Amino acid sequence: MATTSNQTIYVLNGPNLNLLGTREPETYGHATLADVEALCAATATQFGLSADCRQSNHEGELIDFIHEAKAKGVTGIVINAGAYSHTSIALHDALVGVKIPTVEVHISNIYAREAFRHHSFTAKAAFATLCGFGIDGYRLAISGLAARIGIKAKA
Ligand code: CA2
Repeated sequence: MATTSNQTIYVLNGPNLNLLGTREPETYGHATLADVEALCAATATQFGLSADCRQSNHEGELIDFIHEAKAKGVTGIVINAGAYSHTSIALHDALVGVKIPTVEVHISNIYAREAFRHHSFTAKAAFATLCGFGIDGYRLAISGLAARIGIKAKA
């Protein structure tokens, strides 16, 4: 199985994020998941990277994406595991197991919300976490990930 690194990053979105832009705009804004994925693709291109964007409402499928990232030798992961961030030791373990530089993103400021959102298992497996920047957090996460792995923006 190939494990050499390539120029792809995985952008993983978890449960209910397919509903972005359709409800709760006061919390998550008006942008859709398609908008998020377009933003990620455009940002990745600026660094000579390619963004492979996936969304799933299923914990096991998200774990499969993380394992696949390792098998394909991707260079980094940006993950918004949605509510699984707060509950999933399995996702934490998958991220720790693959040892791929990971940034966690939350669209909302999870620390300004209910107490049950204040803890993230997946954050412990990430080298950085961004929250509260709206969907711009994905752009910032890719930029930070690129810096972390030593990739500068292309002229
Ligand atoms: O702020 C974030 O990005 C969250 O990861 C979003 C999760 C939430 O459970 C986390 O605590 C914080 C929920 C995503 C739900 O997204 C929806 C979007 C529109 C309508 C309904 C849900």
